Amino acid sequence: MYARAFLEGRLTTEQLDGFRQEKSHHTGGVSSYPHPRLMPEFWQFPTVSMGLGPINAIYQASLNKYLSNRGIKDASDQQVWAFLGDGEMDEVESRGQLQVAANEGLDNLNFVINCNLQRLDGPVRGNGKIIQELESFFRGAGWNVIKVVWGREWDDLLARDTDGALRTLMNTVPDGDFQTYKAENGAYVRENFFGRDPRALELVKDYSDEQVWNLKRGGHDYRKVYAAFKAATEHKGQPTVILAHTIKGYGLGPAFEGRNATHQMKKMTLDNLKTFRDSMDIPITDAQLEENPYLPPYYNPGEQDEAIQYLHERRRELGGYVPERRSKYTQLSLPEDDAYKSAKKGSGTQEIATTMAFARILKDLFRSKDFGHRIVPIIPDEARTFGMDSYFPTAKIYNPKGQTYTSVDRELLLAYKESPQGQIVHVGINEAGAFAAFTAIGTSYATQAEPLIPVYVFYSMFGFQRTGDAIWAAGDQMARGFIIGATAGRTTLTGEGLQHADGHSLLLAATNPAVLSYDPAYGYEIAHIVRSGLERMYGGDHADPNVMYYLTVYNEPIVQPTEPEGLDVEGLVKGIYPLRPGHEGGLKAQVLASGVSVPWALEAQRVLAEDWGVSADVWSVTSWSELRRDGLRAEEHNFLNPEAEPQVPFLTQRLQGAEGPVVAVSDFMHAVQDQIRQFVPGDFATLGADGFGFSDTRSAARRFFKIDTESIVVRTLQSLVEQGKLERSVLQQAIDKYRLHDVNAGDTGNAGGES
Ligand SMILES: Cc1ncc(C[n+]2csc(CCOP(=O)(O)OP(=O)(O)O)c2C)c(N)n1
Ligand SMILES: [Mg+2]
Repeated sequence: MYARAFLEGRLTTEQLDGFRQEKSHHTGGVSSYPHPRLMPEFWQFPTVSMGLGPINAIYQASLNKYLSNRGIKDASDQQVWAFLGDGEMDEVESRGQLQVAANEGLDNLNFVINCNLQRLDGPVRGNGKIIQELESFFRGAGWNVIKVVWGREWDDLLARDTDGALRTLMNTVPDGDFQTYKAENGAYVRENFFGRDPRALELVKDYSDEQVWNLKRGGHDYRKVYAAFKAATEHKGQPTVILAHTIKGYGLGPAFEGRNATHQMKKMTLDNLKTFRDSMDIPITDAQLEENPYLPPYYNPGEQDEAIQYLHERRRELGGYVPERRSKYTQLSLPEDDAYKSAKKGSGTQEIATTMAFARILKDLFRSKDFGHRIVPIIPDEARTFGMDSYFPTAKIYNPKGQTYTSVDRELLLAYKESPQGQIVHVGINEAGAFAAFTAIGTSYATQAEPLIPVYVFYSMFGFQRTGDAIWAAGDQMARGFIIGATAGRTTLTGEGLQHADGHSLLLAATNPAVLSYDPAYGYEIAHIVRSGLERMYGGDHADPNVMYYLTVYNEPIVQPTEPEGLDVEGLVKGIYPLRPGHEGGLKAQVLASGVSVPWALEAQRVLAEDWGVSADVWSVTSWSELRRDGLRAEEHNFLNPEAEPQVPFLTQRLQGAEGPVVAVSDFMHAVQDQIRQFVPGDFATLGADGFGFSDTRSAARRFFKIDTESIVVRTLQSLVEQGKLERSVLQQAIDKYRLHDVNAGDTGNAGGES
């Protein structure tokens, strides 16, 4: 790709000299793999992690039809091309969504699979035939299959193969042998391929060894390739796959072609270079090559060359160079304050979970003029669990075929309603597909110049750990949008147990530099976070709008409070704000809590005051990881600028002057809270839920993990004891008083809520 861009005049020799030296080379260098984030004007799609290319291509093609069907943009003349490896087709993601492309009739989608029969270590199917296998697999999934197996040199032999001997050999000789042929020579092919059947041998009796050697694979016959591409483009009603038979390292000479080590061979010897030059007809002399065999000269025939002019002319006709990332897009009018009004009012006397509070905010945003239609909820399944079935009747579920059946629940208010104009992308139980959809939708601002806001809602822990690699690639592709970890918490999704109880996604999310994660406690917090996210992504003021917001929301019903007067909105968005101060007088302590644990902290505040006379201030931590990132930024500044005014991390500033030891809690593992440790002035202790979750009541689980109200109380007392402010004996007293070891003695949490 770089070589071609160089010939097109899009990259200089200096840039090519900086290949794989992006920071240390004076031109900035070029990245080894396609990274839009690192080369934002050049690469459009990262195709680094094998298997993500195929699945992302399917959902890109789906998005293009979605845009047309919904009248947002006519993308009907666009074709999506995915160039894939035959080894790559063993990835689950490569094959797992082929049916989606067929079901949606994505005739704007083309896969080209480079069947060189090899991956890194050896053959893809040494004993079998990968082309045959892929052919039946794709055909079974409902695709149009075009095979480009043999070059035109074979046509004469096939015409004379009246009894099918040659055809039988072609269809039965295993891939492992085909690979070996190409690492040998014409005589070897004659003896070991044609020699398997005397009738086949007879066909090449007048051929020289060189002629036998020159019988090409279809993927290296440009006429056959052109014909296949043309047929693929013109095929209607189905996606197309082209299976092209090729040789790995083709054109690089005998030292490279078809070898198992080809992939690892990064340097050519002088002899290899000369052979390569000869076979490619490149006008570079032996002397030039011999001058420094490690740095052969670049060759560009120049702008006036006929071939280069043709190249430019074709690109002009086709609308631009490939790849090329463009990021000018239709500007959005973001929702007015009014859109968040009801979230700030709270839920009155009604108890609703933050999952539901989020669903209501989103519903309000749908109504926002000139904006709401650009929100795309993505739901693998469980919309009903999240209270998002209320979107069904109005927003509807996207299905290019509409709804051709009579739905069982058609009489109901919240019936399942599918439509070609549907706004919701409902991918079934399919997190990999959901995230591929997220990536296509969240990069529509760049690929299609039409911003869409993906809001992907996943269930329990099936987000970051299940599709973390895809989320990383979305970060590379500079996707923008919201990821919602619904039914979060290690103890809150009551009764579901070990592989549901998410107490770690915030930690996983913190490892992705493109993700800002938040653990909001209340509806009004969610409203501020969502608003700040939209402003960052599409407000036009932020230096880095290419981010994803991850919000954890819970299914435990609570009364959602009204937004407090004088709320510290800056703190809320940056990660911490004071929620409720302790009473005047008494020993002081600070309790930091996030998400569902905030009400436990408020209750601990009451118990600490009533039972122990301790005055604890309660803070809501909306983001542990953002506080950490801010702290690290300050640390780094101070590290490198010893003479400058030291920067003080935001958290340290906020807690300056807050008296007493600090105890931090959440429904996540300790390490989540521990992220802020070095930025907390004074003593710091954390409570967290480490280990596997289990099925039980919320109160029992919280007591088991020692994160409930009484655990917060006792841990606070312990910190005060360690500071010498209380007698040690109060600790055993407190443990006995609350029966802290007894999981049946806990009462933190509401028994209600759906899972
Ligand atoms: C998920 C993932 N695993 C491993 C790799 C490392 N890797 C890079 S290329 C390659 C082999 C590719 O073989 P194939 O798909 O047949 O492509 P070819 O190079 O033969 O065209 C591997 C394993 C990767 N990039 N991504
Ligand atoms: Mg291969």
